[in-house]
Amino acid sequence: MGATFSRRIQSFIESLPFFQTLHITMVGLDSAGKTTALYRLKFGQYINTLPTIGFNCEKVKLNFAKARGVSFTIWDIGGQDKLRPLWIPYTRCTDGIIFVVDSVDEDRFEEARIELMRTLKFPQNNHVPLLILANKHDLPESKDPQEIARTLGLNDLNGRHLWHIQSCCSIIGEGLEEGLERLYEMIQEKRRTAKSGGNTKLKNRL
Ligand SMILES: Nc1nc2c(ncn2[C@@H]2O[C@H](COP(=O)(O)OP(=O)(O)O)[C@@H](O)[C@H]2O)c(=O)[nH]1
Ligand SMILES: [Mg+2]
Repeated sequence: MGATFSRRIQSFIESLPFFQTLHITMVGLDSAGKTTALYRLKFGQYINTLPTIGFNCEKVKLNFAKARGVSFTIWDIGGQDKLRPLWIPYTRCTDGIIFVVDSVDEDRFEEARIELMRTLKFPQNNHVPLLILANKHDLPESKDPQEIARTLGLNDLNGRHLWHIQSCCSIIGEGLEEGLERLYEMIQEKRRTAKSGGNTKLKNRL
């Protein structure tokens, strides 16, 4: 009785945003804006980047709406084709995946789709919530997020992954915290669904 009670208290405390650290892997093609997004979230300002050889990792604490107080450890993995085999070990057992797309680079949407689907197919990524950041939305030629969602085949993921597409500009940070908040909500929802034994019935309500 006492042990059950203290387990409940512990699980209640762990469910409070302030005590949560979520492990997030951020992937996407090279030059999509991953490192710019990571540094913007971490330092609150634009930082000029060099192509990532390997990975960057930062802990980011959100002070935003429902995710206020939640910490995210974000792994930003290099996107050049020779580095993409690293995505699989880094996405293993992660709480959520962020996939960054350059909303202007229409010629590479198909390449982005193939890499995204390859990553999600890995059995350990089953049901992992997915945030797509449709980046570079400040540029006039950027495509609409719904069009990007269609091109990436996100509707085919319904029932297997909770996903959300968020348009953003990593240079000024617009949309980044909103995106992370939605990812946090999806992770919470996935945990609730898993607890109730309905892991295969994830419903994309977002
Ligand atoms: N216009 C615009 N440029 C961006 C944005 N985000 C990143 N960039 C630029 O895109 C280039 C690649 O960014 P980087 O973060 O290194 O991409 P990564 O390879 O995905 O890490 C850099 O020149 C950035 O300044 C954005 O939201 N808008
Ligand atoms: Mg980078």
